[in-house]
This record gives sequence, C-alpha cells and structure tokens, in this order.
Amino acid sequence: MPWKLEHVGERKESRVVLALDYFKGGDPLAYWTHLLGRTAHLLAGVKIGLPAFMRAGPTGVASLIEGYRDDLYFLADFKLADIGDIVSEELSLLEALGFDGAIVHLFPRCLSKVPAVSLNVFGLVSMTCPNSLVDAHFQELLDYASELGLRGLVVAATKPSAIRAARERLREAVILSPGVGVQGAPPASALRAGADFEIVGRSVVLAEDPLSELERIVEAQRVVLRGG
Ligand code: BMP
Repeated sequence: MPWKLEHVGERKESRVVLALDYFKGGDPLAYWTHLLGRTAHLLAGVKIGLPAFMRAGPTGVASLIEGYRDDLYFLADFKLADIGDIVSEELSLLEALGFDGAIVHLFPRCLSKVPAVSLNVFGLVSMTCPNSLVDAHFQELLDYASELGLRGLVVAATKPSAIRAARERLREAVILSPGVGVQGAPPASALRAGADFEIVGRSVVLAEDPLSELERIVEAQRVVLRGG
C-alpha cells in the first residue's frame, strides 16, 4: 500500500522533502509557518530534526504539524540509534506528536523487527559525509534493512552509485536522498539515480526567494518524472 508521502508527492508532482533546520531570524516557528504557507503546494513533506525541535518545542512542532496534517508528510529526523525497546518508545512518542515517519540508524543492529508503530520507519544506509563509517558498511546495512523488511531507506544524494545499488537491492523501497543543494547534489539528480524523494534544506529555507528556488528544483524533478 502506498505511503502518505507517495500520495502527497504524486498529487503535487513534487518529490521535495523540506528540511526545516534553519530560519532567517525572528521567531523560528513563525518563520517556518510563513514559509510553509508560501511553499506547501510544492512540497511532498517536511523534515524536522533536533534544531527545529529545540527551537519550537514539542508543542510548537505539534501545532505546525496540525496546521498541515492533510497537506504535508511530516518526517521526524532524530536518527534514533538505541536499543530496540527504547527506539520503539521513541517512535511511539513521535507518532503521538503527529509525525508520519521517522528516521532510524541501522548500525546498532538492535532491532529484531520493525517496531509496531503506524508511522513509517526509514533506515539510514548511506550518509552525505565523504568518509562516513556508515557508508563503509553500506552493503551490511542494506542486508539488515532487507532482513527487517524495512521499506524506508535514506541514501545520500551525493552518492548516486549508492542510490543505484540500494534501488537494485530493494526494489520496493521508498528512498529519501538528502544532500541536494548546499551539499552539492544537483536538483533531480537523486531521482535520476533511483531515489523517490529529495531532502532539501538550506538552499530553499535560506534562499533570498525560497519559493522561486523551490520552483526551480520541482521543475527539474518534473522533467525526470515525465521521463525526460
Ligand atoms: P541541507 O540541504 O541544508 O544540507 O540539509 C540536509 C538535511 O539532510 C539536513 O537536515 C541533514 O540533517 C540531513 N542529512 C544530511 O544532510 N546527510 C545525511 O547523510 C543524512 C541526513 O539526514
């Protein structure tokens, strides 16, 4: 069954998940609320990690999610890396806050099954850092994701060969790729390599004109989606 992220991406013909880590000044929650007001029609999802969580607090994050629950997919990025019972507890709490999905680290290899939560779980198998030890264990992490029956994967957009390998190994995976923009991967390049969604942060959030920057990225994605 397709995930909400896929439905929203299909409906808007966008494969952008916007990372809300930074803001331009003033009140962060007001900035992100205003930004989503201008850009949500071009976004499949929003990624929230510790920077936004610390700035807006759980109540602020819950209210942001509540305002866009039907229109955007909300991904929690805390890169959870604990023993299985604690990861399950953390996922339940994120679910209660309104998140649709969450990213977990796979390197602890502490999960014996995908935790019984209704939010989607994404396992990190490749990172954008050039010398990541995560990437040194890429094949093992893919094997582990496969053993678990994990459908969600995070694979660096800056490493298209890793995206191709992940797609080859797990054909049904939903692959999210961070690193488009500031970290060097061109818009739509991860989609071309086989990813399903591109995670973009600073190049949109801190752009002088975030909407036109986002339009540029989505246009590049649409060329790929339409087979160009
Ligand atoms: P930016 O486009 O501003 O570089 O943001 C990238 C986002 O993707 C950040 O939120 C970061 O936490 C995340 N990310 C990454 O950059 N590399 C990874 O390997 C994994 C990530 O989740």
